[in-house]
Amino acid sequence: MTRNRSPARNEQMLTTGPAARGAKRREKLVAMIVGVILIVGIGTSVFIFSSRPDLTVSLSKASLQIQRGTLQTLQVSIVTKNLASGQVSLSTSNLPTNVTASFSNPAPQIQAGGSTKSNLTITAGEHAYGQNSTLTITATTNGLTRQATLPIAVVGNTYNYNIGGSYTSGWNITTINAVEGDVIVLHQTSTDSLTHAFFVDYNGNAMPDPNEPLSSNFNSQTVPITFSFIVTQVGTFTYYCRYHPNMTGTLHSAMP
Ligand SMILES: [Cu+2]
Repeated sequence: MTRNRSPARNEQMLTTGPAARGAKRREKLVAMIVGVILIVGIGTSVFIFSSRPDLTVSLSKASLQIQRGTLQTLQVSIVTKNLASGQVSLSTSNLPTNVTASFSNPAPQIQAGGSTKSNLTITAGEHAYGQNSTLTITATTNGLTRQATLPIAVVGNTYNYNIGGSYTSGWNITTINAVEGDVIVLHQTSTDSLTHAFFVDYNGNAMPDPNEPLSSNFNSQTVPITFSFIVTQVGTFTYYCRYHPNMTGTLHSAMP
């Protein structure tokens, strides 16, 4: 029996001996420390995120179409998170012309982590107009401000016309009176069975352009083709048939 250590046994000593065991212990320790740092880091981030003070404002409607001379009410909900109790201050901005807004309670009291509601009444006056406004509702409390937005369009009166067109005698209605925001509904027939199409020439170039009301073609003497448009400009404009420039009429559009 020889006492010489075989090369294989020497190798075994290196991977299982006291030195190797020490290295493995150090590796385990490092892994544990890294793990603890990661867990503490993630936990702290989650805690900081979830304990950040916040305030949310939401509305009971996504958008509003309001008839001139009427009012509508919607609900504003305010929810706080991680904020002290206090008073919420509510305000509105960017209303359409001659439209007013009022809160049932413009300064509701809120409890810590609680919620509150206020009714918002929007009134469109007799002279209100504006098709593309975005109302902003602002809530402020404890130095924190949050907003909600509401697209709002003022709708005017609706007027219906049975309008006939012919190449030789033109339109049978040659004057339309409206105010900006009014809805004009045309029930169009062709009194000579030729193809016609109605358009309003806002920019005065005698051609239909984008943003100018243009009906589809119509040629029936008996089955009207309905076309409706909102009057979006104030002034006196000519309306035409796109195929027969001699067919004209006048749209008078006043300020509401
Ligand atoms: Cu025509």
